Amino acid sequence: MSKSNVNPERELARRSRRTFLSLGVGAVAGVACWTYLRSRPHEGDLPSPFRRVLQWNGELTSSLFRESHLAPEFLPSRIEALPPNGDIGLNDQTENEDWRLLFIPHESDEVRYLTLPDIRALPKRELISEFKCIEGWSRIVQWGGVRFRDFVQRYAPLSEKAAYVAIATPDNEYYVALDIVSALHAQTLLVYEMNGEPLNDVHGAPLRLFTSVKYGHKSIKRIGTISFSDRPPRDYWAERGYDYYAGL
Ligand SMILES: Nc1nc2c(c(=O)[nH]1)N[C@H]1C(S)=C(S)[C@@H](COP(=O)(O)O)O[C@H]1N2
Ligand SMILES: [Mo]
Repeated sequence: MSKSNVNPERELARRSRRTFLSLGVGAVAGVACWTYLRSRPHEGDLPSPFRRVLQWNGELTSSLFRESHLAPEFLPSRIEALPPNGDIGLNDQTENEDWRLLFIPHESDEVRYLTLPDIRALPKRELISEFKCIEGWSRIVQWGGVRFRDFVQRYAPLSEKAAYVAIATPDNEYYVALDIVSALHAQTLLVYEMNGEPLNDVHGAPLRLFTSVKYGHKSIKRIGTISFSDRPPRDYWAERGYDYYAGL
């Protein structure tokens, strides 16, 4: 038997030992890499390398980050009528043409009054998504509007650093709190169209919220004010015993 002839069993054992070792090294490198990534300066709510991956990829499938978790979207054939539910804060007398959005940013950016054309000037996004009321019913609805994150980026990018968003009706009768991650989620929209029509009064004209990551009561109709803060703002239904976060 020549010397070069290796014993197959021994060879196998040596290889799996090497594989085991390199896996171990890989795991250590993985943890180090993770620690490094986590420690990078934050852009908005995420360390910058993650932010860049998200910008580049858009739909990272990892469930580690809520932000990348997208709710299912549906074909137009699935669209249903949405029964109006809840009319708190819809009774102010302002005509839609006179409507202004009071926008109070987080830091240094100026307080502004925005018009519907200011909002329509942003890229339009359409979304067919399931709307779920915590009372136990749901409907598939088409929304047309702009991403909340595009709105913030255009009108007050510093606000992305706030921890919370507070949104209220013009008369302040209805008000919701959103954590910033949910507000900046890709499926959180400022809506001016519903099921292909301009939003009507009972559904919150001229501008309402829709978010796929919360139950329906967070999707406030007839927005009057949007503001940002680092402390948890008031929330109408949380004050009446519902879960503050109300996530799906
Ligand atoms: N201003 C305002 N927004 C509101 C409500 C409300 O009473 N007032 N009700 C909420 C609840 S509980 C639900 S389920 C949805 C219903 O939206 P819809 O009326 O368009 O179906 O609106 C939400 N937004
Ligand atoms: Mo609801």
